[in-house]
Amino acid sequence: MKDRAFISIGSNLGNRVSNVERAVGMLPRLCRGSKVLKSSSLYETSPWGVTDQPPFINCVIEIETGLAPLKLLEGLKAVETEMGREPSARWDPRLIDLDIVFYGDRVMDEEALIIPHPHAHRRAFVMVPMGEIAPEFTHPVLEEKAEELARTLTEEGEGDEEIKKLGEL
Ligand code: PH2
Ligand code: MG
Ligand code: MG
Repeated sequence: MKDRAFISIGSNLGNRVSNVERAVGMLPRLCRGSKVLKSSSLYETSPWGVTDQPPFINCVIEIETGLAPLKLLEGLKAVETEMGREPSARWDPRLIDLDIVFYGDRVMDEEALIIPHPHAHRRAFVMVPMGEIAPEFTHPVLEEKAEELARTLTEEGEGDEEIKKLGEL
Protein backbone atom coordinates (compact mmCIF):
# COMPACT_ATOMS: atom_id res chain seq x y z
CA MET A 1 0.00 0.00 0.00
CA LYS A 2 1.27 3.41 -0.92
CA ASP A 3 1.11 6.25 1.57
CA ARG A 4 1.19 9.98 1.02
CA ALA A 5 3.71 12.12 2.82
CA PHE A 6 4.68 15.79 2.89
CA ILE A 7 8.35 16.75 2.90
CA SER A 8 9.65 20.20 3.81
CA ILE A 9 12.81 21.16 1.92
CA GLY A 10 15.09 24.06 2.81
CA SER A 11 18.49 25.51 1.92
CA ASN A 12 20.36 28.56 3.14
CA LEU A 13 23.86 27.93 1.80
CA GLY A 14 25.27 28.07 -1.75
CA ASN A 15 22.92 28.26 -4.73
CA ARG A 16 19.78 27.76 -2.66
CA VAL A 17 17.29 27.43 -5.51
CA SER A 18 19.33 24.87 -7.41
CA ASN A 19 20.00 22.95 -4.19
CA VAL A 20 16.26 22.58 -3.60
CA GLU A 21 15.64 21.64 -7.24
CA ARG A 22 18.40 19.00 -7.19
CA ALA A 23 17.06 17.47 -4.00
CA VAL A 24 13.58 17.09 -5.48
CA GLY A 25 15.11 15.54 -8.61
CA MET A 26 17.19 13.03 -6.60
CA LEU A 27 14.45 11.94 -4.24
CA PRO A 28 12.79 9.22 -6.38
CA ARG A 29 16.15 7.47 -6.93
CA LEU A 30 17.23 7.53 -3.29
CA CYS A 31 13.79 6.93 -1.78
CA ARG A 32 12.88 3.80 -3.75
CA GLY A 33 9.22 3.42 -4.57
CA SER A 34 8.52 7.11 -4.03
CA LYS A 35 7.24 9.60 -6.54
CA VAL A 36 6.66 13.34 -6.35
CA LEU A 37 2.96 14.17 -6.74
CA LYS A 38 2.96 17.92 -6.11
CA SER A 39 5.44 20.71 -5.44
CA SER A 40 4.66 24.05 -3.85
CA SER A 41 6.13 27.30 -5.11
CA LEU A 42 9.54 28.28 -3.83
CA TYR A 43 9.52 30.76 -0.96
CA GLU A 44 12.26 32.93 0.45
CA THR A 45 11.90 32.92 4.22
CA SER A 46 13.62 34.54 7.14
CA PRO A 47 15.32 32.08 9.50
CA TRP A 48 13.08 30.60 12.19
CA GLY A 49 14.56 29.59 15.52
CA VAL A 50 18.17 30.74 15.38
CA THR A 51 17.66 33.97 13.45
CA ASP A 52 21.29 34.98 13.05
CA GLN A 53 21.83 33.11 9.78
CA PRO A 54 21.10 33.64 6.07
CA PRO A 55 17.54 33.51 4.69
CA PHE A 56 16.26 30.19 3.36
CA ILE A 57 14.65 28.97 0.19
CA ASN A 58 11.85 26.61 1.22
CA CYS A 59 9.18 24.50 -0.38
CA VAL A 60 6.97 21.54 0.49
CA ILE A 61 6.38 18.55 -1.76
CA GLU A 62 3.77 15.83 -1.58
CA ILE A 63 5.04 12.33 -2.37
CA GLU A 64 3.56 8.90 -2.74
CA THR A 65 5.76 6.29 -1.10
CA GLY A 66 5.96 2.58 -0.42
CA LEU A 67 8.60 3.18 2.26
CA ALA A 68 7.79 3.03 5.95
CA PRO A 69 8.55 6.31 7.78
CA LEU A 70 12.01 5.32 9.07
CA LYS A 71 13.03 3.97 5.65
CA LEU A 72 11.83 7.18 4.05
CA LEU A 73 13.88 9.14 6.56
CA GLU A 74 16.95 7.07 5.57
CA GLY A 75 16.36 7.94 1.92
CA LEU A 76 16.03 11.65 2.70
CA LYS A 77 19.29 11.52 4.68
CA ALA A 78 20.91 9.84 1.67
CA VAL A 79 19.83 12.81 -0.50
CA GLU A 80 21.37 15.23 2.03
CA THR A 81 24.60 13.22 2.17
CA GLU A 82 24.93 12.77 -1.58
CA MET A 83 24.46 16.51 -2.03
CA GLY A 84 27.38 17.10 0.30
CA ARG A 85 25.70 18.26 3.48
CA GLU A 86 28.27 18.27 6.27
CA PRO A 87 27.32 17.09 9.73
CA SER A 88 26.71 20.24 11.76
CA ALA A 89 24.97 21.55 14.82
CA ARG A 90 21.19 21.37 14.94
CA TRP A 91 20.46 24.95 13.92
CA ASP A 92 23.50 25.72 11.75
CA PRO A 93 23.07 26.96 8.16
CA ARG A 94 22.61 24.07 5.79
CA LEU A 95 23.10 23.29 2.11
CA ILE A 96 20.00 21.15 2.12
CA ASP A 97 17.53 19.83 4.67
CA LEU A 98 14.66 17.42 4.00
CA ASP A 99 12.22 16.80 6.83
CA ILE A 100 9.14 14.57 6.95
CA VAL A 101 6.32 16.88 8.06
CA PHE A 102 3.33 14.54 7.72
CA TYR A 103 3.01 10.89 6.75
CA GLY A 104 -0.67 10.38 6.01
CA ASP A 105 -2.48 10.69 9.30
CA ARG A 106 0.24 8.73 11.10
CA VAL A 107 1.26 9.87 14.56
CA MET A 108 4.57 8.58 15.93
CA ASP A 109 7.03 9.67 18.57
CA GLU A 110 10.30 7.79 18.44
CA GLU A 111 13.83 8.79 19.24
CA ALA A 112 14.74 8.86 15.53
CA LEU A 113 11.58 10.46 14.19
CA ILE A 114 8.56 12.38 15.37
CA ILE A 115 5.54 12.71 13.04
CA PRO A 116 3.88 15.16 12.56
CA HIS A 117 7.01 17.28 12.73
CA PRO A 118 6.76 18.85 16.19
CA HIS A 119 7.34 22.42 14.96
CA ALA A 120 5.31 22.21 11.73
CA HIS A 121 2.30 24.20 12.91
CA ARG A 122 4.51 26.99 14.29
CA ARG A 123 6.45 27.53 11.08
CA ALA A 124 5.08 29.67 8.27
CA PHE A 125 7.81 28.28 5.98
CA VAL A 126 6.10 24.87 6.33
CA MET A 127 2.41 25.73 6.68
CA VAL A 128 2.18 28.36 3.91
CA PRO A 129 3.51 26.00 1.20
CA MET A 130 1.35 23.21 2.69
CA GLY A 131 -1.66 25.48 2.45
CA GLU A 132 -0.81 26.08 -1.20
CA ILE A 133 -0.68 22.41 -2.26
CA ALA A 134 -2.99 20.75 0.31
CA PRO A 135 -5.26 23.35 1.93
CA GLU A 136 -7.70 20.71 3.17
CA PHE A 137 -5.08 18.42 4.70
CA THR A 138 -5.89 18.08 8.38
CA HIS A 139 -3.13 18.03 10.99
CA PRO A 140 -3.76 14.62 12.63
CA VAL A 141 -3.06 15.84 16.17
CA LEU A 142 -4.35 19.43 16.12
CA GLU A 143 -7.22 18.54 13.78
CA GLU A 144 -6.90 21.82 11.95
CA LYS A 145 -6.59 22.26 8.21
CA ALA A 146 -3.32 23.36 6.66
CA GLU A 147 -4.92 26.51 5.28
CA GLU A 148 -6.18 27.46 8.76
CA LEU A 149 -2.80 26.86 10.36
CA ALA A 150 -1.14 28.92 7.61
CA ARG A 151 -3.61 31.75 8.12
CA THR A 152 -3.03 31.79 11.87
CA LEU A 153 0.71 32.16 11.29
CA THR A 154 0.49 34.87 8.66
CA GLU A 155 -2.63 36.98 9.15
CA GLU A 156 -3.00 36.66 12.88
CA GLY A 157 0.64 37.47 13.44
CA GLU A 158 1.39 34.33 15.41
CA GLY A 159 4.57 33.84 13.43
CA ASP A 160 7.14 36.59 13.06
CA GLU A 161 8.80 35.17 9.98
CA GLU A 162 8.90 36.91 6.67
CA ILE A 163 7.87 34.75 3.78
CA LYS A 164 7.93 35.75 0.14
CA LYS A 165 6.65 33.64 -2.73
CA LEU A 166 9.20 33.45 -5.52
CA GLY A 167 7.61 31.28 -8.19
CA GLU A 168 7.24 27.73 -9.33
CA LEU A 169 9.74 25.01 -8.65
N1 PH2 B 1 15.08 25.13 9.09
C1 PH2 B 1 15.51 25.02 10.34
C2 PH2 B 1 15.53 26.13 11.28
N2 PH2 B 1 15.01 27.35 10.76
N3 PH2 B 1 14.03 28.63 9.08
C3 PH2 B 1 13.56 28.76 7.83
N4 PH2 B 1 13.06 29.91 7.41
N5 PH2 B 1 13.57 27.69 6.95
C4 PH2 B 1 14.08 26.48 7.32
O1 PH2 B 1 14.08 25.52 6.50
C5 PH2 B 1 14.59 26.33 8.65
C6 PH2 B 1 14.54 27.46 9.50
C7 PH2 B 1 15.97 23.73 10.86
O2 PH2 B 1 16.07 22.77 9.93
MG1 MG C 1 14.74 21.05 9.49
MG1 MG D 1 16.38 17.92 9.09
